[in-house]
Amino acid sequence: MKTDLFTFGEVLSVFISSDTDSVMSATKFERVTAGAEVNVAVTLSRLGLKSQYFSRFGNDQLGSVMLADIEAEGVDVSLAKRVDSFTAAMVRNPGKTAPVEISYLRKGSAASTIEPADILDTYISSTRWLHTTGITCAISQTGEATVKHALKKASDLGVKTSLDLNLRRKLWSEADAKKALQPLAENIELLIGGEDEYQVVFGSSDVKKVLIEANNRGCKIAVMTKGDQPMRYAIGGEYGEITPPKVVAVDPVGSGDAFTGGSIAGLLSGMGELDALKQGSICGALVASMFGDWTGTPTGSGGVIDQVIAEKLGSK
Ligand code: KDG
Repeated sequence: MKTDLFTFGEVLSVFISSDTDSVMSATKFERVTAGAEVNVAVTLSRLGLKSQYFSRFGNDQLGSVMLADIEAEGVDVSLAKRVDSFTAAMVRNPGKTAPVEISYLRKGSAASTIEPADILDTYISSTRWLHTTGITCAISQTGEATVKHALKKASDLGVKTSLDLNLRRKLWSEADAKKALQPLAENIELLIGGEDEYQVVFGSSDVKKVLIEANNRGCKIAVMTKGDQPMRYAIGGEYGEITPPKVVAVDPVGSGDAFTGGSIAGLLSGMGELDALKQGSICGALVASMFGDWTGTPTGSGGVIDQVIAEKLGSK
């Protein structure tokens, strides 16, 4: 089967406190399935493309329900492995009145045992795009080796790639992140990160300079996102900014992944780079306007967002 996107990583059951805005005082929690890479896979699927997601899941109830959730979104999870460990979780508050605070239950999880041999060459040769993130590098050394292996294989096979730096300071130090991610942030079609993430990996807070440097390192489209603020990009040495559509943001978690997914889908549909990034910014804004990592993800076909949704946001 030819896929539009292949991605892998760790997916989490996210328990969001629902009766108070603090995990400490809450007695009720809502569970949703989320994870940086799977969020991107779901975005492409909602936009009418074929995405395939790989992970190792535990032989437990959370593993089963999360696989079902992802499958229900039309993402192919047939390659997933079930292993003798637990499936990871995250606990957080909704962030309505207090800043979002998260706790992970993931060290030693099923997904952290992921290894290069899990990613067969055929998974990459049969896709149009490989997406990876820094989170998989942070969860374990074998996770980092797997990302490295997959990106190298994609480069050998001429498959386009994206890397979201996605620094998770609760998982590793900035020094370790820089050591692992700097060599990976090369020859990538679409490199994404926040201002602080580029600063850690590229060692400078000069926005224009780091984005152009990313281009010089072979990252064709380098994007620096900043929530609802204008995103900065450099494409082939040309710097520019895009202002995302205005929405009432209730939950920004997952909006960066929707941006990434919307941009990749646009590029795969044949859009020009700027139109693809604009589509990404619509997807990101819509996800920020609802609770959950993919609740607000828009629908579309052939990788293009439904016209009426884009028009509602005044973006077309
Ligand atoms: O990008 C959103 C993700 O950060 C969230 O869903 C959880 O993948 C996650 C992580 O590892 O923090």
